[in-house]
Amino acid sequence: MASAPHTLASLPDISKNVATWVAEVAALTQPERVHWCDGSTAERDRLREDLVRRGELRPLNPETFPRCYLYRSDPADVARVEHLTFVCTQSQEDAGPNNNWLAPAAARAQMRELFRGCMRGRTLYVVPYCMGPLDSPYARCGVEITDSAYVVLNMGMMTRMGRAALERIALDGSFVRGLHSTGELDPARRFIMHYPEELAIESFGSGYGGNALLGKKCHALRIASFQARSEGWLAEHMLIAGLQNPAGETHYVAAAFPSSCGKTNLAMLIPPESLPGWKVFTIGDDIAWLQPGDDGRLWAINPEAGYFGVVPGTNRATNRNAFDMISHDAIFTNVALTADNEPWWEGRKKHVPVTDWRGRPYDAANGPAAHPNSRFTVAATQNPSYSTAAEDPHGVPISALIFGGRRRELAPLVYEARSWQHGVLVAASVASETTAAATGQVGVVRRDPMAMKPFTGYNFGDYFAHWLRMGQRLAHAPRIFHVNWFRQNAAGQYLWPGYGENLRVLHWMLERCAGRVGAQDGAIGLLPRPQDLNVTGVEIDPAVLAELTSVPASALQRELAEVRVYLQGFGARTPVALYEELDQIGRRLETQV
Ligand code: GTP
Ligand code: SPV
Ligand code: MN
Repeated sequence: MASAPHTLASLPDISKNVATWVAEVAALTQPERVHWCDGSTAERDRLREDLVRRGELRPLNPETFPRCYLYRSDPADVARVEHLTFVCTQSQEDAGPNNNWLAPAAARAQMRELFRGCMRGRTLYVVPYCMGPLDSPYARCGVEITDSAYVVLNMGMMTRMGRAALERIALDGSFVRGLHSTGELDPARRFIMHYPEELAIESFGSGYGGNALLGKKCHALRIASFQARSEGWLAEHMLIAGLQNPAGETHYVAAAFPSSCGKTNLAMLIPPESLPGWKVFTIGDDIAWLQPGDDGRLWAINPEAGYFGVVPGTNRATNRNAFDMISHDAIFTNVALTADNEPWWEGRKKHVPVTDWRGRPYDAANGPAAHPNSRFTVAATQNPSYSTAAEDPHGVPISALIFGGRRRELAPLVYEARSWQHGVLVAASVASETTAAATGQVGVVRRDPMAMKPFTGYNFGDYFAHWLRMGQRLAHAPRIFHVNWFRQNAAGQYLWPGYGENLRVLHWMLERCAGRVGAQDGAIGLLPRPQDLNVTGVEIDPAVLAELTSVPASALQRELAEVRVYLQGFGARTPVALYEELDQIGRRLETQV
């Protein structure tokens, strides 16, 4: 996918484009001053000091958590707001039933009134950023205008931000325009608008994560997925990890799980001692941009440069690397504090909380000490398992694509799709219990195709068709698997130990890719037989393992019926191939029972 040749001569023009837009926005929002971010450490230090002076950022214990800070967001602004997030395409059909929709002109008019004068007395920051390695043909740039210094600090860790990005924008000749203001943080005046046809985003009224760090979900998923469809690639909610087996061979996998369902943990997996010789390398923990290569394989880059990860549950036992990674140079958002001014969260073994995430004296009656969606921000290079392959401009070749969700019942530990087409149905059928990563009820099972329900910037019917087409273009398509680490028994205990032990499941997948291990042909797909999984060194009852690797036929029948109704919701845009796959599973189920 060669890009057009560029010359530096075009640099002043495009910089003028950015400057013209900044001037227009400044005229509307009326900031006291305008600051163009260069991405330097001096700039970062100054922003931090300003925020500390204003009491918005609190330095944590310098001995145990050097250069770490606590940020408390507004208590009513702690997660993504899906009901206030819109995809504004000219035609409502193009946004699809999977998105909230407004006509672009109506959305623009509504946002204009919110933005009018909203930066009076504040600084307007111009944040040029690049998603992906600066020298990658697959990287894409944007400029976020924001009035939040916290957003600037986060974008500085999460993206390649500053002067170099502006230079890349000059070469590219285009950029995504993201306008953000925290406004008054009034939930009634909060909207996150996307205009994929104009490569633009407008976000007002939230300072939190995916609502405000516009490079992440807004650009790298919603806008990028829209672009990827017309340009022939994929923008996905996926981690990317390298797995090196004891023979020294490395294979890369990409895995899509819904928010707060284990991507960061899998991307940073620590092999258990009973699986000696394995190594896991992290390329990315949340987003993958996937391109078909000239060799017929699928190649992936991580567009991000840092992690905005879930804090609760992180400890030395579940993931030592994750704990070490966040014990220096990190921003913590909405965690609790100990008496020693250390950050504290549910799942942290040491110490006790004295102050909760809202800054109140800790009282168990008020709920968890840290907010369930409390987050850390760190640069990816702090990760002990970080791989420099994440800097490779062409990315890494993907051997397996993995989909999964958080399901108490039904979904087995792992199964393999029979073909790419079957795999697309498997991915389109993903369902998962909702989590604290978005506002609303937690623990409700909902359909979340490809873990992209909140993030696809166009009609899911068209998206499924795009996935099918991508498979046809790949002579060596990755195999497709489905996993579930979250199956529970009647007492609500997890049946599978998870975390590092998940490598056993990944091992089976890689052996499948190499044609070295068997499977049983079940109606749902190809399941490991008990002898196919390496469980030496892990305590698991054979009956539990048998349960984990099987699917009750009646439950599967109900699930298939639900999936059919769900797919019908996208009308004529749903590819018929998906119904053919459903029919085939139905027939297999009948002959099997
Ligand atoms: P986002 O950043 O929201 O996209 O989340 P994520 O998909 O990266 O999820 P993450 O790895 O942060 O995990 C979310 C929660 O699930 C944490 O509380 C983890 O401790 C927990 N978790 C992760 N992996 C496993 C697992 O294998 N088993 C169990 N039982 N819990 C897990
Ligand atoms: C998610 O919710 O999937 C996240 C956190 O990764 S946020 O950046 O808020 O989208
Ligand atoms: Mn995510």
